Amino acid sequence: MKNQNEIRCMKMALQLDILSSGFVQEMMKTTANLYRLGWDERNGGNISYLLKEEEVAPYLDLNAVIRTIPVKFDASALAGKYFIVTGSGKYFKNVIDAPAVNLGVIRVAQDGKNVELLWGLEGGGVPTSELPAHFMTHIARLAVDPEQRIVIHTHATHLLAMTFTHPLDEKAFTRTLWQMCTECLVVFPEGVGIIPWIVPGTNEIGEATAAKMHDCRLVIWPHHGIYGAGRDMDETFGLIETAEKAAQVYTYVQAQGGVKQTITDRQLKDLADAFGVAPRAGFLEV
Ligand code: 2HA
Ligand code: ZN
Repeated sequence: MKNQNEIRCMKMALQLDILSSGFVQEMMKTTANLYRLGWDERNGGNISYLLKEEEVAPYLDLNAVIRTIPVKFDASALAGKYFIVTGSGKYFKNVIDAPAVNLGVIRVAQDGKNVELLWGLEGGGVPTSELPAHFMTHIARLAVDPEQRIVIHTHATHLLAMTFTHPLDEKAFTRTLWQMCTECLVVFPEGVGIIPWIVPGTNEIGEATAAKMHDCRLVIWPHHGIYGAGRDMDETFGLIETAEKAAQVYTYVQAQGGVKQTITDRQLKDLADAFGVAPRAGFLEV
């Protein structure tokens, strides 16, 4: 008969190194990319990635809860679900060198009032301060698409700048982005959502973001940044990257003296038909 300690040691010996897992590697690479792009200064930005139990199980003892961390909203709709998240106050710049300090694997407790830390956030860290907006977004997106797993918040520079100079009307803002790069309409035919300015980290900003996330995968936080949601890291990063590129082009166009000609609504409609996407109803005048 082996005692509990021996059994635990045997289990640990069988466990794979979580640092080699696809999900930790993706978090390390994505945070490094976002930092390199200059969008996540200091502790700016946060990522949450919904994991399947069978993805986590080879790397962790799912019964070994390191700490229980309270959340200040009702997360019971996500009870039992696993996420890897960036830590509150942590710098994207540092994730690549110290993933176990800056990232954490958590499971939402059955009561929805706590999360259980299973790995990472070493040294007493807690999940991102934007957990309400992330979790509420996951709930909203899962209702639309059960395969959706990623939420990224970042301070994409040109999109952020545009919120000072462009009308904050969803139709007008979306149309400008669609017009700046031909691929935009194909990548986000549903357009972008825009919420009012709200204090970050609050349940209120989470609720406003999630309400928009029922209809679109990109939500702009004026004078702050952007939220993007998608099925995997490439899709979600690509979505934000595409909108940000359009905002960068807009910035150059404005600096060059403004628009002299653009893609017409008729051309945008032809594009949508060619790629089999449905532009948000009422956003094109054709
Ligand atoms: O985590 O970006 O919105 C820092 C932020 C807050
Ligand atoms: Zn932010």
